[in-house]
Amino acid sequence: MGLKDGTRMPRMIKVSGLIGLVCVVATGCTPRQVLGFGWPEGVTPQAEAMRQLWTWSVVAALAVGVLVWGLIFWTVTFHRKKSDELPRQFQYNNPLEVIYTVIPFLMVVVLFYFTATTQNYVMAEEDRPDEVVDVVAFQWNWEFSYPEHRTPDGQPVTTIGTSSSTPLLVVPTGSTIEYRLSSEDVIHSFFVPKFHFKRDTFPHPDKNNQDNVFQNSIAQEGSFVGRCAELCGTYHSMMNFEIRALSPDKFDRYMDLRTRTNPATDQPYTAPEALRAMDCGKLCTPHAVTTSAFDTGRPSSAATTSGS
Ligand SMILES: [Cu+2]
Repeated sequence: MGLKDGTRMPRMIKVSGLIGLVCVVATGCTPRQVLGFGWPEGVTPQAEAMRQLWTWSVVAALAVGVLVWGLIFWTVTFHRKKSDELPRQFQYNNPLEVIYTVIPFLMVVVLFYFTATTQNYVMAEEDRPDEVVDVVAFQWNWEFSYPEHRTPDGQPVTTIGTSSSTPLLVVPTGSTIEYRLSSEDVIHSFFVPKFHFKRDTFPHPDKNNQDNVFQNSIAQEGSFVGRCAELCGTYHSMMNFEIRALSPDKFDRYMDLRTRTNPATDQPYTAPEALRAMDCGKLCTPHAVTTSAFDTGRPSSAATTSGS
């Protein structure tokens, strides 16, 4: 098309350079996201440890991939069939076989080591967590109670989800939180995507020999959606909740209110009432902001919640 031979190659290089540049700058990804290789951002140190494991596993896989691709291209480029003569044969080459047995074995050992140490870190439990939450799942909602905080009538501070309100699990940031999971009926699963963690909730976890306790800490304030991740019946998909992570001083104010009687109702402050009274802006929104309330989509819904 009228192009001189001399100009074809530079133009190809320019075009491919331009395509590469567009790919890099038009994706809208931050360097951190690029290095995350698709791993979503978490909000706990445990999630960050998992991200690091993922990033370095992908880097290791890419290094192996680049080596293998290089060897394949080197072979197909420089060792094409030149004659009918059989090339030099390498079977039963002991040094070679030892190398390609030992190297993959070492790779598995390294991957196993970092997987096991990361898992141990994620599953670690302190003897004295800062906060304990009893999580009870039921068809089809959640109940959260704080056994160490009592209302004036001596009952644990409790938040329970209903057909019209998504339960908020309010917790402090930068503190070790222990979650004790159980279920009232069938198997559910406590899943907070931003934790990168989920665990099934069993009825009678002790009798089912289930480790129903895990701990984490949350690095930043915010609202994070939680879901049931175990198909548990008709309204499984609506079994949502919200983690509301507040700074320790805000959490203390929240818990102070929850352990007192609301003069307006003569009852202990509910979660929405306490948040409304705190009036700290978006973080004190009295209803869930990451998901909507239990909605069966039926005008005359007969959906029920039980277990209160
Ligand atoms: Cu469920």
